[in-house]
Amino acid sequence: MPRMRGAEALVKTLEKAGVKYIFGLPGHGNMNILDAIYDSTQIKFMLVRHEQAAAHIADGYELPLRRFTSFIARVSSEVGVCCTSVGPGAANLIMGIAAAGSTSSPLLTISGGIIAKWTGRGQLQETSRAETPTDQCYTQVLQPLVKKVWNITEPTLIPDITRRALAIAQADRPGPVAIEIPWSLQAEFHDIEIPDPNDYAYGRRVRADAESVKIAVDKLRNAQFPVIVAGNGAMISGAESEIIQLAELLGAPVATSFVAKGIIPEDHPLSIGMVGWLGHPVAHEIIREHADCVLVVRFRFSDESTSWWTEGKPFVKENKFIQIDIQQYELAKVYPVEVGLLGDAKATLQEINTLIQSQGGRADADKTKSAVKTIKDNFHLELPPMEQKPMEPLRIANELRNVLPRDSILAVDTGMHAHYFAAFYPIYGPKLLQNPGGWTPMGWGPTAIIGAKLARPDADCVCVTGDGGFTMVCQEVLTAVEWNTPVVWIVFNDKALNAIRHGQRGAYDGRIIGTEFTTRADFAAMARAFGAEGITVEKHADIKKAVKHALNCGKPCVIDMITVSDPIPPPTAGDWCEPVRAWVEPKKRRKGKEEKGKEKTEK
Ligand SMILES: Cc1ncc(C[n+]2csc(CCOP(=O)(O)OP(=O)(O)O)c2C)c(N)n1
Ligand SMILES: [Mg+2]
Repeated sequence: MPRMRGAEALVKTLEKAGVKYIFGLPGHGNMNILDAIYDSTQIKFMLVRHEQAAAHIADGYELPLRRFTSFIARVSSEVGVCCTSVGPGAANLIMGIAAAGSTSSPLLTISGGIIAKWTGRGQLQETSRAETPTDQCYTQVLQPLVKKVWNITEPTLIPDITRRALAIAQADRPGPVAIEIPWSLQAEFHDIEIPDPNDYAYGRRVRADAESVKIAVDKLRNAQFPVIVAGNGAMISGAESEIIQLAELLGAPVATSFVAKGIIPEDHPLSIGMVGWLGHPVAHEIIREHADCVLVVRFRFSDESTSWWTEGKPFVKENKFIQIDIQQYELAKVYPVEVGLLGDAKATLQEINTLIQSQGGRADADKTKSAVKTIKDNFHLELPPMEQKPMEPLRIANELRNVLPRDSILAVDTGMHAHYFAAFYPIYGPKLLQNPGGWTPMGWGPTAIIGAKLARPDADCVCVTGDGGFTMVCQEVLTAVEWNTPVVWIVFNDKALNAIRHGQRGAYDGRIIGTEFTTRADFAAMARAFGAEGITVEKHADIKKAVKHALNCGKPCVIDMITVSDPIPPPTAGDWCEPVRAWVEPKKRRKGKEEKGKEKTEK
């Protein structure tokens, strides 16, 4: 049996699993791991400026690579891997770990731990304190955030735990896993066998039971107006072609959550846009006014996707749900379902499609298709005037869609600027939108996009972000320069945390506090100081030229967009339960708001 350090056992296992990059930042707690990576010809250590960014970059890297095309899963490079030191370095990862949970990203974090035998004595960077109830503080802090966390106590277990961690990160609903390795154990020599993680890969395309599939097919074929609603899990499962095939067989329109945008190209005749708070009026009209049978595919009915579970925005009691999910407790969690299909989305849709096909499709498919066309044709988006200055986000979104290639990847961040990229920025294919999911941490988009470019160097990778979110992670522009990953950040520079400020204007009678910046940062100059390209744009008419230059300059580029302070809200169809000064039930609140004609706001 080969003799090696614990750190070498870790790196050799990751090599066998196909890992190419480890994102992170060193400290005394992971120096042995870095030293083992030094000898690897396969794995590159990718140095960032802040550990939070390492995790978000790993998210962005992993998403375009997901390709669950085979029925037998492979434990592989599809997992994003991060490595940090002990204590503060590991703690800086927490934001990224929680975000990966929300975006269902398979993420493996490896952090150093304090010297095992002196645990609890108060070592340098030991997270536990004398008076804390446990000496395992870091792993305990992670427990609610990860699918599983290990503290290694025996170096010979490293290969086994690492391969299981990679498998668990990808199983059913993917998510983060974490391993803490005391730095003393990283340096211990043992006889260690490295198994091939792929020998332990297992089939995971679970198909819903045949009886339930048959009932679902009967209901879909006999529906007056069937509609399909897809969530992120449908994308994770790689079910895009099955969804389109089913839509065409049934003549059923397809709506999505924000995260699942692009699972059907949004210019497909049966695409009706996203649902919920920032939903498209067409999707809402069809679901509210016409849909009887609604097939939801790994769609979790979150507050954002249902306007706080409000009747008519878009779902109504006339909608009878058939729900596919890989997790039993998601079935009928919020709304009653007529048929619950427990299984993988792609595999279960294949069963449904085969059965529908063998029964000759749905008789009224063409009738529904033409009804969808009429409703879509009746919707017209009114854009703010081209000559308006400072610029309006809705017009910017429209200009960007016109200039960015169909297959470019767009990452959105959190904030008011992102609202314009929900319903009114069409995405034309799966995995072309990167979205921070329901946890919405500011700074996710600008970092995730660097990972996307690393995974897809051939694609144009663009992030839209706010001045607030960008400044939380803007040091990573340096990282993109150093890695030679030429991404484009489009910063909506409105001198405000506008999503919140806008809420203060509406629901707090204009009592603005803590949401306005006194300085308008010059992000173009900042970018140039970091070795990137920087452009300032003040007129809508200059957007296309600036974006073309940014995409072709061969360097990372920041476009500083000077935007209006009080932008026209996008004409979305949903609602969000804004935190007003006194708690009012959403229903009453909405009525009051409609009477007053107030605008909606964000968290
Ligand atoms: C890390 C983090 N802190 C706070 C929030 C709450 N929050 C949501 S949107 C927002 C404002 C974002 O400002 P900016 O990035 O400038 O975008 P804008 O709304 O101005 O377009 C804030 C503070 C958050 N989502 N994430
Ligand atoms: Mg802002």
